Amino acid sequence: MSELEGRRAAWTEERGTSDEGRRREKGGSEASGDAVSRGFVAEPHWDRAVELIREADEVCLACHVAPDGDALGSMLALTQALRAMGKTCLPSFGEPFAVPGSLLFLPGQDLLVEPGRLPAVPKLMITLDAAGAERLGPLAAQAEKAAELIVIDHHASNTGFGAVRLVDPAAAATSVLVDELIRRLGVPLDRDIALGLYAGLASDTGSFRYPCTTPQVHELAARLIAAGVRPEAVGRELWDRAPFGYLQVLAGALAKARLERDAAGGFGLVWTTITRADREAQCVPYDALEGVIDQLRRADEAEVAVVCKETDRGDWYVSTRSKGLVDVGQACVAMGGGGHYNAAAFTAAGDPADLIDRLRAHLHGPHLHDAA
Ligand SMILES: [Mn+2]
Repeated sequence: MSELEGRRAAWTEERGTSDEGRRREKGGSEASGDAVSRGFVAEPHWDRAVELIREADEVCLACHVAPDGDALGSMLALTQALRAMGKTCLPSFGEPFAVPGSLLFLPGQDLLVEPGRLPAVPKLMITLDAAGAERLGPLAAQAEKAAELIVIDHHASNTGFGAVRLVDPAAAATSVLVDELIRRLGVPLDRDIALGLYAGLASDTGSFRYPCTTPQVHELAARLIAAGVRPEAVGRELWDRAPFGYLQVLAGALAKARLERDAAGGFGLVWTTITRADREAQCVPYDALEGVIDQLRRADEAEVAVVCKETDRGDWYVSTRSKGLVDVGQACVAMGGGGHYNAAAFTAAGDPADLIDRLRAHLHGPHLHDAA
């Protein structure tokens, strides 16, 4: 056993705390629901959401900007369920209004409308996978003015916006909550709806490997597969394909990665940067870089992995991952961003080395953090 593994094992034993337990602590609710997916959503919120949707003719939907598999998959699944109920749906997301290449397989994206087509004051709006209204980009204005707003989310950093809140930090994905809503609306899962939900579930559980992968997650996956989802096809689309240029960008990012064994409370930090020029040289779009951090975080010597990606605007999107001992969520919140205990991000301008310097100051080992 390496020194790092030894310290990790000792800490886990001493604390006797599971990741699930720690995530629940962070939720800060005393709710005693049975199923994990329902632990934090108060029953009147489910009832009110169902009532508002039943009464509505038109529903505006918005997921967070630069949507991932959970944001877009959840929104398209719910859109198709609402259409099956006869509702007019206006699903969208803020600029840049382009579906990432890895999500072009999702059914229902022909239903997407440009953000400018949403009414200025929606009668009913539903937001998905957005921890705060600002994550909706320009559509935050509609969310603030909507006569009725339903918020569906699972981020511990959720700001508390919206009157009807289907928000559960213990849920593995927003799609877990959308599945529950669709069940309560009485719409059967068809293959296309199931595919959106499965994309969300597979994305946010890291292909069923993260600590949020509960028995309930696998039970939902089983129902989605029974509805016609082919896991191997989804897996290939989400993770197992890329243009050759991506491999070149990945190689460059790994070649310049830095390992800092003493950082993150002595548990180790590995980080790298990808400039706009790096990817433009290979004709790789920004949204194709999501998987780089999954390669970087394999480094045994580092508890925390960080990838700084220069956006098309010239600022930096900083993705962070923890293996479980360091709360990168609070670190990213301190940097003006948000996310989960094990996966979080922030956006900032400046020199990436300076951003890492500032971030490093917020990366504490578990003892320091617990004492804080
Ligand atoms: Mn999510």
